[in-house]
Amino acid sequence: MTDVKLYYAYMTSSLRPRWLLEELGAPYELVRLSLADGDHKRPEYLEVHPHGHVPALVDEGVCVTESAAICMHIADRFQDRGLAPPPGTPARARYYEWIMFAMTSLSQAVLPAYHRAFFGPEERRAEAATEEERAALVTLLRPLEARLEQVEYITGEAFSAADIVLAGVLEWARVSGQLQGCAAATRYLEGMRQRPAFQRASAD
Ligand SMILES: N[C@@H](CCC(=O)N[C@@H](CS)C(=O)NCC(=O)O)C(=O)O
Repeated sequence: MTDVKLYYAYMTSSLRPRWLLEELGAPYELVRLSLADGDHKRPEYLEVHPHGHVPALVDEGVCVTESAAICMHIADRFQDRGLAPPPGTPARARYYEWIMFAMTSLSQAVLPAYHRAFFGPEERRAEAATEEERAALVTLLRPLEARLEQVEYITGEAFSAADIVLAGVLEWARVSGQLQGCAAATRYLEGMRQRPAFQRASAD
């Protein structure tokens, strides 16, 4: 990967591919967009991402959107670095499973309160998560809690792009006060947040 551009905005799902690129120490150009200034809806960016969302990755002329797809693509491009378990193995099955869980069921449960807390009207921001939302998340996270009591990384023994995708969503749950009562997920996320690459990617 020599000619890589990542379109990025602070505190968005574009954290995930930035974090992965930082883990790899891969060279890339970070193109910062300000959602507040509407950079993502300008015609030149709509040519990159027709929905005007971040992130988008342009890798040697090929544009990839969707943060989890970008992470899977990058991990495959750096196959020798071991951030995607080999296809057909039990670890790869877990990799698909938890990435899909993070991007579907978990995101659906976490996003409403997250958006309210950070992007909603000023007067609703303090509300963060309701008791019902928190309780629903505790139930949804039970299998994840059980898994994280057994393993350090979500696919098993090694850190992978699935940890980045999953921790990215758990981080939104944490900052919007939704991870209370989920001890194993909280401990796991703290471990992820301590990683130097996470800290570099999430700083600004
Ligand atoms: N599922 C997509 C979500 C993309 C997305 O909705 N990004 C948000 C930021 S997290 C965005 O660009 N919002 C701007 C808008 O909706 O106008 C992904 O993971 O990449």
